[in-house]
Amino acid sequence: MKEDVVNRAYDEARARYAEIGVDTEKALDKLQDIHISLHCWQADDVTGFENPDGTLTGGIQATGNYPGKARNMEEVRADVIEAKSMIPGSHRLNLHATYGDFGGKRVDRDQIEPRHFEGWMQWAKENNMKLDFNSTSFSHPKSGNLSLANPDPAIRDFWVEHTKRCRAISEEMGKAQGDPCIMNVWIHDGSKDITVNRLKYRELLKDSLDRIFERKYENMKDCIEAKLFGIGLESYTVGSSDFYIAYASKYNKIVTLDTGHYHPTESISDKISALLPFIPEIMLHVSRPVRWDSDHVTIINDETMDLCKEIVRSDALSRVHIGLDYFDASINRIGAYVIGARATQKCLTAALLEPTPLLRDFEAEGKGFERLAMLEEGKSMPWGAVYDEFCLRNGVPVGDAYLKEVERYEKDVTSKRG
Ligand code: RNT
Ligand code: ZN
Repeated sequence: MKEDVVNRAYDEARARYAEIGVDTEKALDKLQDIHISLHCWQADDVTGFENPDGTLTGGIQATGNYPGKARNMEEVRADVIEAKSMIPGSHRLNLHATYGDFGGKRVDRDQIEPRHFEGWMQWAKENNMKLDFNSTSFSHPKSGNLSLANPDPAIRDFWVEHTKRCRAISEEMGKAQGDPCIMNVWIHDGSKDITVNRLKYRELLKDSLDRIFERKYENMKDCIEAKLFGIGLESYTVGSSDFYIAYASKYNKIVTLDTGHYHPTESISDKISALLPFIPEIMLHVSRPVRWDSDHVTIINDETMDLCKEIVRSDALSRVHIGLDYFDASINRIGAYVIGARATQKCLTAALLEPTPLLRDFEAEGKGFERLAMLEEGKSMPWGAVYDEFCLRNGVPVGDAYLKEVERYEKDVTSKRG
């Protein structure tokens, strides 16, 4: 898009928003301050560098075999840098424990150390990205159906040790970047068929978490992620939503809300205001479930819009961390990053441009028609022009201009991967 076309559309939009009392410049400033945590695992279908030939277990699946997936650390890094060049603003990178720099050696999960991630810390600094982290309890011979909730003390201890080490690594990352590293614990633990030991496994998980979180750190933050069910683990999930919300509110932990991890009719946006009075912060895994936790690429839809609006209406941008979590192997993987990140930002843009004070006045005055009418009008207000201006100011492709760049990178780089 030509620069002057973008500028003209923006000026029009600015005037339109001013009429309803919204300052687009303020919205742009706020948007600039939102750093999305990009999930490293979109680049390589959650494979990691520990065992590139291993299969993905733990009830999650990356479906599709689009050519060009990243095969090693260099390729993941190159792909993330490429994706980031098309996403306006500065963003974070969310690493999984299996993405360490193991130098070709077999380093088991209970042996990982900060030194395996020093290269990442250096790389992140050079590329103006901050790191977040995740323990990895899936795709491992000891994963089975139960990890932190395993009644076998040897297996449970192994995963407790792994998760403790992940916290120590996160602490080093946080220290190195002068900003807390947010570490997520998600485990797949569950049962394919009916279990008569629901309480037992949950008590074991609680005890494991207590042991894991015993040590206090200054430069990292813990978050815990629930799930409805995994593939092959359909009848019972140890770490359910109730379980983690209870745990987090009792022990002051961050709750991770993955938008794919709830009953299809549940609204995730409504959980923001339900949780904020009780827990310090929220981490989001913005995804798009299609019929199940299918991890399709995030798009602009009612769910993503509502989620962003609820964060903004709750004035909680500093308490809600936004990360992405999907792994689509059926389309260009770099394009998938760009679409999902930009869609999330577009929804945030629309949310930041909402005339909330006006809407709240209507509500206080009992003017239901007026409130609904303005909400409807907001849907077709020119927030797209404001986002285009944001892209322009950040020096990234505006509108569909990124298609050509994604295609160029595919031609020059990813299509040449074996
Ligand atoms: C799985 C969870 C979890 C994973 C990543 C890879 O259902 O959403 O967050 O997607 O840790
Ligand atoms: Zn998730």
